[in-house]
Amino acid sequence: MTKTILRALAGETQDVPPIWMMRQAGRYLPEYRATREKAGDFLSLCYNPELASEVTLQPIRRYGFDGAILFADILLLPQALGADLWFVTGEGPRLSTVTTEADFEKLKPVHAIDETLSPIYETVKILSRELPAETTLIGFAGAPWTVATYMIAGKGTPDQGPAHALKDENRALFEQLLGKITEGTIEYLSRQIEAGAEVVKIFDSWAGSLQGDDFQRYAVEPARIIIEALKRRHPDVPVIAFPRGAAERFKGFHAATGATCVALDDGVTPDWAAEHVQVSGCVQGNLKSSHMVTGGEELVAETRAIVEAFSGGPHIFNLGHGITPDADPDNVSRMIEAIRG
Ligand code: 1CP
Repeated sequence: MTKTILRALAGETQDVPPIWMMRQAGRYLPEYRATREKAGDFLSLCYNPELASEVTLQPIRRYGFDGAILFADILLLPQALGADLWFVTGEGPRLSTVTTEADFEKLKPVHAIDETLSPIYETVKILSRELPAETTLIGFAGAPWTVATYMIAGKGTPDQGPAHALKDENRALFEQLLGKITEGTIEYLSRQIEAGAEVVKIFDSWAGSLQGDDFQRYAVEPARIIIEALKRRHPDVPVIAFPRGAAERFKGFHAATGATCVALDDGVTPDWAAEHVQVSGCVQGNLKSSHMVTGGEELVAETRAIVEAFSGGPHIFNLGHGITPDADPDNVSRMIEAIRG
């Protein structure tokens, strides 16, 4: 097997870890901004297979990352389920909300998602043809809780307040919504795999705000259900789970969900995670993305410290969260050089 990401996911310890970055195709790159301009708005770029595959390939050409992540967004699934979705420049996503039984009833059946999402599968097909032989193609979706927080609030929220409120006030409706997103996610990721995705990642960006039993019920359990269903259909496709903000609950996440790899944010130290998480399987992470803005000696030292801490087991190098638009593209090269030498 020549693909280093697949080797790490198969449990292999490598002298030099494979590398990719969350949000590696994005506004910090001038070539992304140019293609985005050509496409018009962000959603038009997501639904244009030629341009979406082009922006997926840009960071591979520039940096030679070991992995390419499909260019799309976690909010395309709610849109395919019938939510209105638009992006307000400088502010972020807006969606029509689901807070009542009547809103929920208006959503489309899960099997209807392909009508909206087929251009995304086309992007995956183009990429599986055009990527270099050594580059792993990563598909993705949002985790049900994280997707639900946007569907309930109609936008991003600092504390996921509206989703917590619905959970407390109408748990039956909240769980129905999570169940529907879970089913939709299984279908969406299966289609991506059938189109050529070699690995899939589940982004639970807001898992950290689930407290007590809620973490088990709404972060662990939906991930376990999705992974079990995918493994039944596609037993050889590895799954990366990213329960951002899980803190000490990263421990045991492999076993509880069946994830092949657990992606770590920068809220845990590499030494702690090597001892408590990597013992159970492959880990991904976890350089602070602010180093991509500040650079310097600290970027190099932190990068090397992470590689060293995880050198005893399977590891995929990544940031702890997405690279930000104010990052310096040269700092990405410095990070890669610190890893590959
Ligand atoms: O202006 C632009 O060009 C849009 C910025 C942008 C980009 C580049 C958005 C809007 N989404 C994306 C692409 C994207 N989103 C990818 C593509 C592949 C890559 O990583 O290179 C991926 C994997 C995502 C995933 C995503 N979207 C997440 C999960 C990961 C995370 O960052 O926590 C979330 C929460 C979203 C929602 C979303 N989409 C876009 C924004 C600005 C947001 C966050 C909104 C908010 O909470 O306020």
